[in-house]
Formats: sequence, structure tokens, C-alpha cells
Amino acid sequence: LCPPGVLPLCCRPPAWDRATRPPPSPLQPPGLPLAPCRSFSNNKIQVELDESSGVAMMKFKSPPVNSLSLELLTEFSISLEKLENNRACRGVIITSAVPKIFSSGLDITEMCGKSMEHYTEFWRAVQELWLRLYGSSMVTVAAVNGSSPAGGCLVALSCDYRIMAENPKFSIGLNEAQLGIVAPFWFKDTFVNVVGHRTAERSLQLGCLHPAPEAHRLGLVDELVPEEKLMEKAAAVMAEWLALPDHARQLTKTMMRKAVLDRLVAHREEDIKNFITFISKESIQKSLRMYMEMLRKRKS
Ligand code: CO8
Repeated sequence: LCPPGVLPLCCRPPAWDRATRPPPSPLQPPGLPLAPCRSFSNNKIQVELDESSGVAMMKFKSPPVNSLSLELLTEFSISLEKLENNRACRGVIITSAVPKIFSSGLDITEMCGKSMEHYTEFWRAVQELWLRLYGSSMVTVAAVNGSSPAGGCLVALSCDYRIMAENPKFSIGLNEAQLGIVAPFWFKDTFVNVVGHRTAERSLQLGCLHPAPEAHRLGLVDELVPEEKLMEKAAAVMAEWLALPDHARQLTKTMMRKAVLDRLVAHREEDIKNFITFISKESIQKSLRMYMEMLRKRKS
């Protein structure tokens, strides 16, 4: 049994320790209908799995800004688990159904004026999601079709490949420092693994949100494409990655990511304590309130 507050799915062995999945049969018997497209929709995430290609499309649908609330995080983890356990699924494309926004990052209201129990549950859900996504044995492609600050950027960074709409108004980055908070070590590790130490150090200290062309120059995203071509490109990239044998790709992914994943697994409880201590400080609560106020004022 899981301790209280732990999502039941984290009791299972992590994805990177599991046996490789066999690919779905490439042969469709003549005369039979094509493999069905299965969809399951939660409140905040919509998932469609095309069993003939083995590719799932996962869309955030939590207007106005797809902020990563406890509910969205939980649905996200459960959806990933369902796909991970479905032998017909080999890859997932993650994108947004909300125009101009990929995800605005962690829901700041979940970190403001709440109880210690709530902070614990929330942070465990953030950890759980990252462990699942970064450690996924599926091919993961982020189709970033809008702005993607902080936690939204982490979601994209945790995928195997990032394609962004080439709109300079869309920005992406770990901007925590701008909110007066500090990106946790595993956000930083994930970032360093994508862009390298120097770029990550500068970008993190300044809390940079990089416009799409700059994000591409820095290697934060792998490709920029016109917005209307984004999904087509994501499908093409996915097909390229799925052309390789799963076992070789999965073992290579494990080799590249395991140390970083293991580091959080080994320090999970300590990381939760650090988060609670930090977030409950009056000075930090004040910074977050002021930031929310700034967002409201900017709007009016
Ligand atoms: N959480 C909660 N509410 C949010 C968030 C958020 N992350 N982002 C926006 N909102 C709210 C706004 O307050 C506004 O609410 P209301 O309608 O009630 O006034 C509504 O969403 C719409 O926002 P905007 O009007 O600003 O929408 P725009 O389309 O103009 O802009 C943006 C969208 C670009 C996403 C903009 O809202 C923005 O920049 N948001 C802030 C994003 C941000 O800074 N996120 C960081 C979150 S922190 C995080 O993810 C990692 C934390 C790690 C913690 C470590 C601690 C130890």
C-alpha cells in the first residue's frame, strides 16, 4: 500500500526498469478494419491513441492557461501510466488544446496560502509526473504550440524531442527566479542535460523566458516550424524515432537519464521537506502574491 498522499501508480516499478514492449504487429490482416483510435478524456487532458501507428496524442485542455494544478498533474500522471501499460502505444505527442499557451507552469494558487498537507500532496504530484515523463519508455515529443514558462518548460524539457511554433511572441524557459523562487535541483538537472551547463546557469539565474527563435538558438527546442505545420512535423519526428527497435532506444534513454532520475528517487522526501520549508516562508508567499497581482494588473 502507498503511504497517504502518494499516487498509487508510483508503487509500480519505474518505467525505465521494465521490460521493453514488443511493437504492435505491422501487418494488418486484409479485409479487417484498421486498428481503432481509442480516446479517453479527463477533465483537463484529452488523449487519443491511434493503435495502427502506436502513437498517442495528449492535449492539455485547461483554460485559460493550462496551469499545472494538482488535478491536472494527477490526470497527466494517470494518462501516462495508462499509455505506458498499453502494449499498442509506443510514443506520445504532448501539446495543448488552448490557443497560444502550451502550459503556464505550476499553478501558483496551489502554492499560496495552503496547508502543509496540501503542499506535500501537490509537490509529490509534481515529482511523480516528472519521474513518469522523464523516465517514460515511450518516445515523447513535445509540440510546443504556445508560451511555456517554468513547469510548462519542464514538461517540454522532459520529452525526447521538442518542436516549437516559430512565433516570437511564444516564449519558453525556467523563469522561477523572476518569481523570487528557485528551480529545484531536478528541474536544473533536466535543463542542463538539454542545453549544457553555461547556458542553463545564465538562463536560470536571470529567470529568462526565451522567445522561440532564441530558444532554438540555445538548443532549448530542437526545431521551429510554422504553427500550422507543427502537428505534421511532430508526427514525422515520431515516425523517425519509432523506426528504431524499441529495446535499443529504451536502453539508451535509460543510460542517459537514470542518474538524474535516481537522484530524485533517493532524495524525494528531503525534496518535499525543502519545498515546504521554502514555500511556507512569509517572504516567499509575499513574492508569489505580488507576482499574481502583477499578472492581474498587466491584464487590466
Ligand atoms: N498559476 C495560476 N494562475 C495563472 C498562472 C499560473 N502559473 N499563469 C497565469 N495564471 C492566471 C492569471 O493570473 C490570470 O488569472 P485571472 O484571469 O483570474 O486574472 C489567467 O491565468 C490568465 O492569465 P493572463 O491574463 O496572464 O494570460 P495571457 O494569455 O496574457 O498570458 C502567460 C499567459 C504568458 C502564461 C501568463 O499568464 C504568464 O506569464 N503566467 C505566469 C507564468 C509563470 O510565471 N509560471 C511560473 C509558475 S511556477 C513553476 O512552474 C515552477 C515552480 C517551482 C517551485 C519551486 C519552489 C521551491
